[in-house]
Amino acid sequence: MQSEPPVPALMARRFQNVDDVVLVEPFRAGHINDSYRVEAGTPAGTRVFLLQRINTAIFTRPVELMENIQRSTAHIAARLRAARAPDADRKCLRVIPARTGDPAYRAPNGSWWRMYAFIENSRCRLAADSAALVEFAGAAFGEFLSLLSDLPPPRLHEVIPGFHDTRQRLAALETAVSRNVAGRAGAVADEIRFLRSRSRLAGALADLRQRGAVSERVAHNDAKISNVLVDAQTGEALCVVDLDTLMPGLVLSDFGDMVRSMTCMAAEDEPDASRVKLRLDFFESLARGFLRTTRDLLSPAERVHLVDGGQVITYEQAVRFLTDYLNGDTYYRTTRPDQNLDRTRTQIRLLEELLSHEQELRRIVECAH
Ligand code: GN1
Ligand code: MG
Repeated sequence: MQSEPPVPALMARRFQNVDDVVLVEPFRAGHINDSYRVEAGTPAGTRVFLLQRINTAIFTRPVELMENIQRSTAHIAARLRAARAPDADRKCLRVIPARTGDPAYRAPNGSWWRMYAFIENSRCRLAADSAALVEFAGAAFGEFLSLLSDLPPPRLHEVIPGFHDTRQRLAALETAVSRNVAGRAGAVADEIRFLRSRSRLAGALADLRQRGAVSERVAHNDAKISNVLVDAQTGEALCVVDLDTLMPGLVLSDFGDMVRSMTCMAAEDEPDASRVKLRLDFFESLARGFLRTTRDLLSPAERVHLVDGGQVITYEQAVRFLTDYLNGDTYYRTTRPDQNLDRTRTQIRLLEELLSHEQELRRIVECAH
């Protein structure tokens, strides 16, 4: 394997207390930013960090992004301390400031870097593999939202405006279909037809919001299974990570991402979509875990519409993956051909399952406590 250029090691030294860098290795995390695990000497001894180069093609306002993260993590850490939560250091990301004192570092070539303390002895799962994991993860996201529910003003920055505007996402798909830059539209006619036939879903959450049935809160906006670290020994959820899309949003979108990523065992990019099977037992565990930690948070209307969140976000994600496939894979990182098509198909298959089992899912939420 080709070795990494030394740039990340140089960047790590731009952060407070990093004296010398012992080891830098690429770290697999997410589809967007580049991540590295760094071991470095500090005045307190060798420490491990997660260094990330922020993808500024997508996150065009890194200063605002980091201000959101800085304020939110400080708030969560203070609340955990006040509650004397055990193991509090491993339950919230901690931003390491740059030597300048800023929460991120802008390199002379214009690239943006940030660093977190690495959460040791933790793992992330790319797919749900047990009802117990799903319950832990649902509870962890619920607790995360609860801890942020009293974040003092000002309102967080909208890091990516219209991020969960599903109608706008569908419009972007239509543009991609008509431009057809990668020449793939003919081959995905079935997928396009399916998503058009379900276009009602694109307005569902926006309508609820417009009617005043649900309102804005601080939301994670990428509440998928791989964004919860679990303890390597106990398998219990430890820490919610990937705070890049933390901004005003809907709790229904977050629960929707949990449904999307935790109610079937197949990976998001499983090439055989027939392996995508809705696990009602996983959904029940998810609802139980999430409702346990959001009892005081959710309004009756939010609770009633949790199942809608699952449908809409799964739909939106299918639309986004297919758009990227049609655009020639320019947004999501891919490691093999047709990965975005496989991703599209798993989401479509799961959506079909969520729609055909809608009544059972609603009953599970009604009965969960
Ligand atoms: C992207 O980079 P990552 O894996 O955290 C995306 C999410 C999608 C997700 C699908 C900024 O997140 O919206 O739901 O992929 N993030 C952005 O796995 O677009
Ligand atoms: Mg993300």
